Amino acid sequence: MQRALELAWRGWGRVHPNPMVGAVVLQGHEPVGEGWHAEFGGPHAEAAALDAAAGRAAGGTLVVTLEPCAHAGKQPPCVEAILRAGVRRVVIAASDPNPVAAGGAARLRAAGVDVEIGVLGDRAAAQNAAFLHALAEPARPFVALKLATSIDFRIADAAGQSRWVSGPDAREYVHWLRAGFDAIAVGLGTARADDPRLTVRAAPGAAPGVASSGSPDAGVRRGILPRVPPRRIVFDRALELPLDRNLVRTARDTPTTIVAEPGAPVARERALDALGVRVLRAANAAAALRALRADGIASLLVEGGGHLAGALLAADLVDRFVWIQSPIWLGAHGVAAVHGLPDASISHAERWRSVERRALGDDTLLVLDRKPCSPA
Ligand code: AOF
Ligand code: ZN
Repeated sequence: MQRALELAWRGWGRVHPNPMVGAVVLQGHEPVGEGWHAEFGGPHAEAAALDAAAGRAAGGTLVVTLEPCAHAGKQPPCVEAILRAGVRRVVIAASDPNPVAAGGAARLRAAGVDVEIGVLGDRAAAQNAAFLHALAEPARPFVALKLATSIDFRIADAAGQSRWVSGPDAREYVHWLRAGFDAIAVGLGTARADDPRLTVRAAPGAAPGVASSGSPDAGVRRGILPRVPPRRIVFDRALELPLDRNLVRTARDTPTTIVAEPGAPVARERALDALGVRVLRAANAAAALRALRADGIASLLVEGGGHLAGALLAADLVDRFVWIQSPIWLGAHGVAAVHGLPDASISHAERWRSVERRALGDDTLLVLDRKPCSPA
């Protein structure tokens, strides 16, 4: 299953909003075929692995990270392919809560196949957190907050300089991370001060990371380009973003949306519109996320700054925190990574769950989820 989860990551950036899925066919303990879901709408992982096994699956075991589908969608039902191949045992990490595709395990059991569900289920659920979120909470996107901070949780020094808190390996990781989201968001302060592009650029030359139980190592991450480039979002209440910023200037190449308050100046909206920037209006953070979801954004990566991070955290709207911690101190006047969080007592504060910890060069990656992702 560990191998199947690794294979599944190869679909990152290519298959969402569908799930990443990996599969291995075994004869006894020997792998005879591997497969993964490589492209949205393309062959499912199970079909790819059975193809690779080329007739050697009969009497064997199929290990797969998601319950095989029982429906005919863009692809034929995997349960039929599994039965045709004569597989005797199917080991599944997570059930498929998608009502359209679900029921595969029951169908296999009814046909006499031995089915086991839940092997590394937490890991599979964390891997497909955005897919599971879309089914469980369809009103707003899956929200991941990514911050690269100093040891003392600053995102910039006292002069406001933020380039670069983290090292090259961490920056390469962030480009890979962006590829798997529908949109990347920042607040006005960050858009104005850092003038980011928020595009996916494969940074060459990153050293291979250490072996990890979560996301893939640098060698596997390298060269992944998203099927659809993520849209760029700026949270800018009063439409104050200067028109000469990268996010405005390049809006015709990579779409940019600005989320503003209902009362933001209409003339300003017209000026932005003329440059190809879309404006959405929402009264608060929760309404903004609903508007983005209605506009087709099912997963959102928020990259700061501190005010946007604080507002989303305070409203309980962050599902995952991707923290890159760099080994420098920036001091009391550095820019705080998170602003205005309400106080919480040690006895009552929610504890987040670690889904991944690893080294990225000299930096440390910690991925934390607010709630356990439910495998079904
Ligand atoms: C995938 N890839 O490897 C598996 C999936 O429209 P379709 O035919 O591609 O079906 C998509 C659904 O099939 C998906 O939402 C999930 O419930 C199930 N399994 N999907 O895209 C795969 N095994
Ligand atoms: Zn399928």
